Amino acid sequence: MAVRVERPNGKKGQRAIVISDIHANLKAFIELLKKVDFSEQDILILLGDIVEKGESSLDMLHYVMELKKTHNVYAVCGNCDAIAMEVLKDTRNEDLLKYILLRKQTLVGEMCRAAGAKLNRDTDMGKVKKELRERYKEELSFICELPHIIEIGQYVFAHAAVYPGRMEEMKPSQAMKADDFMNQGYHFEKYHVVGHWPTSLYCKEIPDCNPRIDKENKIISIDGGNVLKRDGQLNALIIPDLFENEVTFTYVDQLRKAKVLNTQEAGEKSFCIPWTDSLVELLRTEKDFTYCEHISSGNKMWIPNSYLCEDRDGWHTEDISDYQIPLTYGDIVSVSEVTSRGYLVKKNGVIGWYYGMLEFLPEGEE
Ligand SMILES: [Mn+2]
Repeated sequence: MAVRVERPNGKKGQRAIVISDIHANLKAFIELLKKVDFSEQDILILLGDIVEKGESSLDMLHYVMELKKTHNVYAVCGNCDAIAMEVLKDTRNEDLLKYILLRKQTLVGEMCRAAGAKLNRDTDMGKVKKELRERYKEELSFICELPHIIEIGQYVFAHAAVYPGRMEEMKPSQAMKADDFMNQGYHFEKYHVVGHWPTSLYCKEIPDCNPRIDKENKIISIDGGNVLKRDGQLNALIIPDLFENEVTFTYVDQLRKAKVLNTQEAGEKSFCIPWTDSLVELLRTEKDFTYCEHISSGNKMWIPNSYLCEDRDGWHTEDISDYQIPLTYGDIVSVSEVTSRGYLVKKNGVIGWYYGMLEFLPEGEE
């Protein structure tokens, strides 16, 4: 299958809102659309991975399909969305069954449950697929027809990657899946906007979930780690005019909000451990923390025990850093962790440790 490139007409001065990797988080998506005041005048571009991993894949998909009827909505296919296309094939039945049984929150799993199909290791997946094709014809063809790349005005959009000079020759899988795209040395004339790879993974010292904008090479990466990271966020890249190079952004997260009661300076040195290089050695445990040495860098830091997990090759940590975040009395922060050593908080997309006092805001207040 060749890559599908869609080139809708954009009007000069028309605003675009770009959101990636919603991962079935319908609540955050609705909240974010409200926050950016999304309207019929705008273009909404969904950068893929609309479904999978989060709570409500089927509701999420239906919401986007309905929104497309009344608004300018364009979406590209992400690697996670593409999983549903397996339902249309008569091959790899076992693989799909294994995938659904292993992962609790998947679109196809939700479809099976809604269709009353109870899955176990002996299920005849070929039969189930036939049922799903009937029942979810519209949904499946919606996903199947999604392009992999969208080009409008001064911008090119894809889930994970677009390679310079040979867009049309790319395989769909290349546009849908690529690790660490911003570090591959590419340079473009037009801005290329991608998701898929959480932007915090690009951070070495200070963890930052905001969109990452490389003005020189014209690459923007916008996945805030929503659903996948416990302190992640759903970003919206706001392009006030698709024919101009100016962009801004905002985000929502579903962490509890609190008011900071002490002023704290930024720490001097800090280090991020990403899940892509997460092997640590446990040195000593005190209460809810363990002092660890990061194997590949030799850096040492206290890591909450709840972040540590033992695998076949040793102990691993979830994304963590020892960054002490600068805060001022009265700042409103998102609180990710409450520990014996302090709070792990987020302000303006940046995550760090806060050792003062705070006051939680009542739910729904910001
Ligand atoms: Mn992805």
